[in-house]
Amino acid sequence: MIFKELLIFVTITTAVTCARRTFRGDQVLTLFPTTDDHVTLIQGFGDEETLVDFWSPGYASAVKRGIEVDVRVPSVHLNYFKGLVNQYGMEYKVKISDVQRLIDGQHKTQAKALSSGFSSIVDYDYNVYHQLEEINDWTVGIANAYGGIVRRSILGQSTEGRDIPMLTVETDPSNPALFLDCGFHAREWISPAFCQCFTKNLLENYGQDPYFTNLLDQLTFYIVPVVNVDGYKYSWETDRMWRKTRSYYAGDRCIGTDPNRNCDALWSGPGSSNISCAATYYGPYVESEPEVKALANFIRGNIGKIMTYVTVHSYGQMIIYPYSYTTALAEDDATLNQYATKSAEAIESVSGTKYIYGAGATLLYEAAGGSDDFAYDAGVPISYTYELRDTGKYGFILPDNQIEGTCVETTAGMKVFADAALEMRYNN
Ligand code: 0X9
Ligand code: ZN
Repeated sequence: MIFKELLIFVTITTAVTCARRTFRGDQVLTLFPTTDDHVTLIQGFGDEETLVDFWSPGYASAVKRGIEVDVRVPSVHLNYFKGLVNQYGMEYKVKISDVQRLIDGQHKTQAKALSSGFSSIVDYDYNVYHQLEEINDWTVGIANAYGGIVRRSILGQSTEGRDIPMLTVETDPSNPALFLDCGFHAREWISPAFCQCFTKNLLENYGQDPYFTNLLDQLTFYIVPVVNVDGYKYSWETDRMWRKTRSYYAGDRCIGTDPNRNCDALWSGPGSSNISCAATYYGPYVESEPEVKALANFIRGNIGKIMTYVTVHSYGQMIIYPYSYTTALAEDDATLNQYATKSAEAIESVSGTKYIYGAGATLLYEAAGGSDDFAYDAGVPISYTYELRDTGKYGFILPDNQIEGTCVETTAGMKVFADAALEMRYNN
């Protein structure tokens, strides 16, 4: 009864807040559900972020016995929440004791990066998180600096009318390609940071390092640093914890569709929600999100050329391959597993960072409408989702001093997928 009233209260208060959201005193707790009652309790919190925000796994119904569950609990509900958890005899530990303090720490280095700006592309600081406008300027700067092999184009426009820039790194138009995208989910800031620094690694090494020179001579890269441009901007300016797009559909209660539930891959199936307020809302119809539509159209238009698709998320240190919309194995399960194994090994050999890997529905959870499954079913033979660092110590608020390490190890992992693209070319 009290629980129900609290939910109503929270729903109303969250609906009327609008200025920059703060997370003062919010904690991220790791819960250890060991009984069915524990699972029922956690799942009862629902997917609407009324009482808790699911960080890992990404939504309530994916919670099972024996897994660790990371949730952000707003400060106002902490006592109530912990009391409930204690009452059920469930173990928990505090992972982040004040979410806002972590965010503030990040803003200090960001302010420094912004005030210094960058006058030339050689000054660009890859070791801080950048705002959307800076990333846009960076795409222009990169295309100018490496005009011979880089082309900047616009993949499409977002709901709010922003351009979605894409970089094509190509030495020969007849080459096969690897498509890499970042920034599907707004709050996963390490993702766009990785796409930028990976691009830099490719370009700076071309003509210098024999591996990259040989690679770029044979393989085209399509790189989209931020797919969900509206959401990313919103996560900087208004709500650091924003995940979804910024679209609104008449009759819905909330703004935002999960772009990784909106793709044509058993759309509206398991692990996705028809409730607009849910973190995993699949949207009013398949590819309703212009960002998703633009990406899907590009992939469909380049089947036969794109040999590998990689989409970069955080967090969890995982390499996920199809399928997530079903527990059935993909036809190329053995091949997908083999490259994932090699990619994880490459990452670990560079930095010791451990990645786990597997088909999405078994490794993580069932979740329909994802871009990895879409690309695979559309005819891209190799398709992966990276969940970058970490495993929850900082979660989505990964400090910027980890960007470089993440970039170095993930670049090593990406080499395996690039090699895979070339091997596919010979097989197809
Ligand atoms: O749930 C997701 O969309 C991804 N995890 S995240 O925490 N970054 O939100 C995992 C995506 C795995 N692939 C599919 N579900 N298709
Ligand atoms: Zn994500």
